[in-house]
Amino acid sequence: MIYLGIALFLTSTIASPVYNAYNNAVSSDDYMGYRLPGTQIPSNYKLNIIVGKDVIENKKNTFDGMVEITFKVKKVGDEKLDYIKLHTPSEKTSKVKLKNDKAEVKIIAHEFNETSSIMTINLDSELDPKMTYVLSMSYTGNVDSKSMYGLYRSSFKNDKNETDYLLTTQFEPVYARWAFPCFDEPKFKATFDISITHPKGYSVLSNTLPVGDPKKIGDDQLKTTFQTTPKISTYLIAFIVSHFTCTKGENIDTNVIHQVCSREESSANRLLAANWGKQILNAFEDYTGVLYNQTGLLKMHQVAIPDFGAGAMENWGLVTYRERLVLYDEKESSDLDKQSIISVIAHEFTHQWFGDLVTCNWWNDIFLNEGFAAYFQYIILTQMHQASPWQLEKQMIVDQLQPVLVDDAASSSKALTAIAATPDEVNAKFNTIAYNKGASIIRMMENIIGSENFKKGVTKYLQNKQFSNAVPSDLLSAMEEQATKANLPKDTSLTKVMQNWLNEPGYPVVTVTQKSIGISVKQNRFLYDKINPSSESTWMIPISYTASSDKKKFDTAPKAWLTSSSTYINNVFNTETEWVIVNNKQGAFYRVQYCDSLWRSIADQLLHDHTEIDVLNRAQIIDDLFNFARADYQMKYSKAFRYLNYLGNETDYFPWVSALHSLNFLLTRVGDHTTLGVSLKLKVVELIGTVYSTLSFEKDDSGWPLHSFKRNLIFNAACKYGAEDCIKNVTTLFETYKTTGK
Ligand SMILES: *[C@@H]1O[C@H](CO)[C@@H](O)[C@H](O)[C@H]1NC(C)=O
Ligand SMILES: *[C@@H]1O[C@H](CO)[C@@H](O)[C@H](O)[C@H]1NC(C)=O
Ligand SMILES: *[C@@H]1O[C@H](CO)[C@@H](O)[C@H](O)[C@H]1NC(C)=O
Ligand SMILES: *[C@@H]1O[C@H](CO)[C@@H](O)[C@H](O)[C@H]1NC(C)=O
Ligand SMILES: CC(=O)N[C@H]1CO[C@H](CO)[C@@H](O)[C@@H]1O
Ligand SMILES: [Zn+2]
Repeated sequence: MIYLGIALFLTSTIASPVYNAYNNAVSSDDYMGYRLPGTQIPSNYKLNIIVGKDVIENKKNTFDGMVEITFKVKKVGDEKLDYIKLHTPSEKTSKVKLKNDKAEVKIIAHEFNETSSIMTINLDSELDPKMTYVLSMSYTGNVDSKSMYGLYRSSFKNDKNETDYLLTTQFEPVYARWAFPCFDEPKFKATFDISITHPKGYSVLSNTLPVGDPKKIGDDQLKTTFQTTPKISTYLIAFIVSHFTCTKGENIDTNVIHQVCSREESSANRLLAANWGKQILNAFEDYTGVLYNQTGLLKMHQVAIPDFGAGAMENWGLVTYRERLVLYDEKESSDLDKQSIISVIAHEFTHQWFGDLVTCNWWNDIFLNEGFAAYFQYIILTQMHQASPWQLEKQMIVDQLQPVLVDDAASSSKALTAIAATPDEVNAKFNTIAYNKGASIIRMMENIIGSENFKKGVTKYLQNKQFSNAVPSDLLSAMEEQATKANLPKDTSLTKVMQNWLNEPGYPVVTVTQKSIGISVKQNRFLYDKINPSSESTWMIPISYTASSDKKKFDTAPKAWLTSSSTYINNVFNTETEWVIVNNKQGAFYRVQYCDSLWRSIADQLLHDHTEIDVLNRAQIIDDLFNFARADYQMKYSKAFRYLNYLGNETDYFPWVSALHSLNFLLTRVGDHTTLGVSLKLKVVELIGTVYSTLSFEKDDSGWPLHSFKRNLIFNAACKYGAEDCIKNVTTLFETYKTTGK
């Protein structure tokens, strides 16, 4: 899933969202109150949902459904298994029946708990682990028009200016239970046979292709039946009843149909998604060696939904999007829109493997889905020639990694694998930690073991866990098999290396001090407030570095390890060496603080010729210096600005994203019209002058997307900080626009 505020916008235009940490830990009893016991294991659902015209067209808010769930029983301890617990939409159920292989099992009573949405069905006798059971019931569910979760109604104005309606679904994370009775936890994977009864004139899409033609039910209803799904988690089921039309793209594998669907009026805007969709899915197949069609899924639909709460959702074979995240208008859309669309498609298509084929066992470990999706939404595109102008592997650093270094430096931040039990806590797990930190930690793992090994590990993990569920140790052991001793600290496994990065909140700052011809490095947790250094973890930190005299520069493989609070690394300097930079290309998840003399030599190099230092390390240095000043961590703003005087010569995009991220924060803190604010603005206008002068308000025909991102970023900033030339030009442009509309 993509939720808005995350991963969609360059951080230059939108501040990163506030991470709402939930601080009330739940006791294990409460935890179980929201969890199913795991004693019933579903294997198949037969689901029929009936929606009349009145339901679709906003005249009635309830619908009827029928479900038959086949399940087996697993005994846990000595507990008496004379009940079934599952999620249901409401207490409105009827004809509840239970059969085993031989006979009907008598039901004594059933009760529904509104808070947990769990229905308990009490039985006359105990369930037998040797039998297969079928639980059937009819039920009534609600069509939600407000929350955009569960089965909900959306509407739009068609080209005749009439309101047209559709029904669609959003089940992740805990809303499948609003649409049908089910064991609504990601680990209960089962096959689904879905049929939808709907009015004539509407068509219906679901995860699989329909079987044959719809069947007539009475005079004006049709029943569309779909092929059996692969084993799938409930939250990935989807269906859409609408007047939408579709544009057919090229087949994905030889036998996999690919279509982009939306309301008819936007049919001209589907081509980008159709073309790139196929290429991205194929790139993923190449990368992972796991074909999309080996799941038995023979189609992929991408659908634009007029009202959509999340940004996009990876339902298996039926990906749904907000309209502006999938529809592309050649004339109106910007380069940024184009990149958002392609990245979001890459994100959702990554989920077809990471999330749909292999699913996190429980929401605690949602980073196994979202971290990978947030990483590959950049990285899979770098495998594609046609996406290379975007330099997405670099964008990832300033868009994902650096912003979450800010969020994760709050003492309230939670570990990647922190527990979530209640629906609110589960929803709160979809935060920058799961997405951005997840992606950054996965990237760090790739840098530790090397890209080729990482790719093999990805394939291994997917093969080991396909149609099943995973916990972090499954990922680590697949990667572990690929790692070599040379990649890791002495006598230490990859699993051990990754522990604290996954299971502890926050991250370290590494302080580097020159000691004769070596450097001493030490670690501390980096926090903005020093109130709570209670969890003072030690991380196993891969140290890559570049000395100015090195031949091979800015390679992300670790050259040394910091596995305790401090260590000494010898032979870093020779007589030629002027500076050293640690954490090449910001390949690992930490900040680097230097002693004064090292800072001065870096600052000298930046002033003299900044291109000697990798562009991502320039972005890192800027981000680190400003954040040390913000945290008052052995750094004052005055000194940080002194070290960053070179910005007056910086014309690359990425360092300016980092710089403006911090400068905008600072301006908000000191205030626009204060004395400090006024001098800050003067200083920024001075620093930005050179890069500004390389750009023009004239129409940009470079065809190079990063160039247009840079214009956006720099013109925005120049005007915000009060550069006269910028304000004059923009005012003129706006006057012209008001009179001519151009
Ligand atoms: C319903 O479930 C909640 C959450 O587990 C629990 O706190 C509450 O006591 C339950 N209510 C009843 C009536 O059992
Ligand atoms: C569309 O209908 C609304 C009322 O439903 C009306 O206010 C509006 O003017 C109409 N627009 C056009 C372009 O006809
Ligand atoms: C999947 O697609 C490949 C390549 O297009 C094809 O060779 C193969 O037969 C297909 N497999 C299945 C199971 O449909
Ligand atoms: C810009 O670079 C030149 C050397 O190329 C240097 O002389 C000058 O001082 C630098 N200016 C700033 C503002 O860094
Ligand atoms: C950055 C930019 O395009 N500035 C222009 C603003 O307008 C003046 C006067 O037309 C131009 O000379 C600048 O180049
Ligand atoms: Zn996602």
